[in-house]
Amino acid sequence: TKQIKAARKFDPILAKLDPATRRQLELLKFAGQPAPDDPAAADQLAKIGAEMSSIYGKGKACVKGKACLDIDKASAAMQKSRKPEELLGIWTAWHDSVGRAERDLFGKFVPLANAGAKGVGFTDVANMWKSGYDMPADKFEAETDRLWGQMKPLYDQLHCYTRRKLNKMYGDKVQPKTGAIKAHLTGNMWAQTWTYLYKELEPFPGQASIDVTPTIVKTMNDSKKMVKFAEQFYTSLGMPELPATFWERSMFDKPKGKEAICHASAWDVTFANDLRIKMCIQKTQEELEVIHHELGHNYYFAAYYQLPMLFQAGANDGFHEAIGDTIVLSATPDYYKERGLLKTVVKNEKATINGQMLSALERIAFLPFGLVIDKWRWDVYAGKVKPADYNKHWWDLRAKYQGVTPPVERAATDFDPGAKYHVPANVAYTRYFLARVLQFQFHRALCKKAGFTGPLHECSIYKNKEAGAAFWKMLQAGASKPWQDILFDLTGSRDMDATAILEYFAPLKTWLEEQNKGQTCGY
Ligand code: X8Z
Ligand code: ZN
Repeated sequence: TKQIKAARKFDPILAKLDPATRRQLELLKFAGQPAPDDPAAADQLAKIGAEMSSIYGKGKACVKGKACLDIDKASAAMQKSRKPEELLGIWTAWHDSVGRAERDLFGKFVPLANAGAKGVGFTDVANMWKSGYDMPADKFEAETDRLWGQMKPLYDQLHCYTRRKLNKMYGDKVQPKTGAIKAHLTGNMWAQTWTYLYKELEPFPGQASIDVTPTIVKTMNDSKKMVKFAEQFYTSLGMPELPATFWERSMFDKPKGKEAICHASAWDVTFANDLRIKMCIQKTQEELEVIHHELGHNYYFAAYYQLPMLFQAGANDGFHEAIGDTIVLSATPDYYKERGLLKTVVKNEKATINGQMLSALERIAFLPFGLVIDKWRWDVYAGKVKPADYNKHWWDLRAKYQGVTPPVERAATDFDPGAKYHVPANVAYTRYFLARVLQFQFHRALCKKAGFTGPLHECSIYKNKEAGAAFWKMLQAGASKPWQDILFDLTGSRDMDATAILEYFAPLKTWLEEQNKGQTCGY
């Protein structure tokens, strides 16, 4: 905070400075959550932040008469169970205990965090977060709405199909035919991805399986094996191996006998290629994809660690979240077969639609969720919602954008946003929404570099050195230039743009429209 303020004295002469110095001074303003001027307030902000994270990390879902579950165990139960009463029990236990415990702390956190943002020249934290994208804050907000507008028709089709299937599975009482989807039925604590509904939603049952979880369980007894597997994709592109210290200093498994924040993260602890991940790896396809995601962060760190400190960041934070996800888009059935995780690959139209459905339940279902968390926080930090309405506003937004509703009535004393990691951890979330869009733009550009001419969803850049070199070059630029310039260098476009994701999912969209014909969709 002191440095940001000290840098401010150069504002009058910014235009006279060389572009790199000017940009570093500019980037310094967004280098983290600034502390308020009053030392007591600064102390409180830090303490409350740590306290909220700790409560989340220690959180348990305790259902009467059953053993208490940490978030990983509760999630696993929600992925598997198809008993509405059991799902309701776990959902309610987690939200009631963790969410409510965060409520008062978060109420105190907001004005303190805002005071910090004000002290360095922003109106509030929302304004600070939205200003970090090389464009005015209101223009950035409008960009997110524009992107959502491009993708909403596809989401609406997926929502319509999913709601109908859930209605058939559970009946009108549990999941009505119209309106919103009940959050506890989606196979995910936050209804943010619906991947675990795949078996029930599979368009063409009886096709060759595309689920690699069983082979992971059989062949990868050690978590490190899964990480090695992911690393090999990056090295196949011509990127370096992870440093020896990565293997020594990372946390791959949940430590025995003590609490730990298991939410996956990636680090360069000393800003000098001291790469690490922190995870509690489980043996599933979803986790293998999360490992690829985290290594994407590590490879970004590795590519730019020699730049000046303030350029050691993603072109924007959405870029950082999109790197590993771009790699996962190349994990096609053919790729998994080549790597020994799938035995047979069948290629026909039915298999294509099945594969697209699995992917959409993760990537399309996520879109409005990726937007809603910060739509809510933007309103909260800007003072547009009062604490008494925090929870109501949360569910209003979730109903409006996601078409998702809580399974039981919620009260003003509940605080359901606090039950999602990034709220107590105060990590901005729009980055994940942007990443969903960007990863398909990157994928399309890299596939072109690789000389691939077929449909986008069949492309894999595995082992392709041309694509690898182009990707690495983008990573090496870090935040040294506005993201628009960096995006242009890779893709030839200066805008974030949803046409690539729509092109990728074109076959599924046509199929869903056919399935939903004559139905009353919408929420
Ligand atoms: O938090 C994450 C990563 C850590 S950077 C595992 N993600 C979001 C989430 O889990 O809510 C990845 C996708 C969205
Ligand atoms: Zn991430």
